[in-house]
Amino acid sequence: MTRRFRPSRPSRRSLAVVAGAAVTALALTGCGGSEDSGPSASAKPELKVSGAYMPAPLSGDMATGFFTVTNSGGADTLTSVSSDAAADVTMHETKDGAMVEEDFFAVPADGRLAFASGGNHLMFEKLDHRPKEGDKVAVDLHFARSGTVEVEIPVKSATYVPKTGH
Ligand SMILES: [Cu+2]
Repeated sequence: MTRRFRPSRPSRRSLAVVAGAAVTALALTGCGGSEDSGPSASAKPELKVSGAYMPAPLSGDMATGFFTVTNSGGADTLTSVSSDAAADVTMHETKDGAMVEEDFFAVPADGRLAFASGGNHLMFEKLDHRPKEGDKVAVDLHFARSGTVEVEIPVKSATYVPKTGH
């Protein structure tokens, strides 16, 4: 068994293990101790919904809704929206002035997803009753990774324009 006495050199296998451990340590540092040990793109999403409002519909059983999702973590996806107040809630994008229904909207890592007048919007159809200024409409935003986020959307005047800036 002379082989046993060869000068000891790390095998390819043990080198690979060492390299893997180094990558994991770097990723953990980058994620600030998140339970996900992958690269930052797979870090846990940290979502916050702000600026939600619904302009009071003047007639009919339809309304639109707006809000902004701010994400300080990894990427997520808004997959659907539902509400007890309406039989149908769909997500629309505005392309060249025309509305297009979308099945999902990406929420980028460390980024935001905006639903704003003239752009992306929620479309409520077959509303239970016509929401009036001062009402609140409870809505569930369903995200692929964060699960369901409940939002109370305040109903504003029909001509309400949110303040911009910081
Ligand atoms: Cu629409």
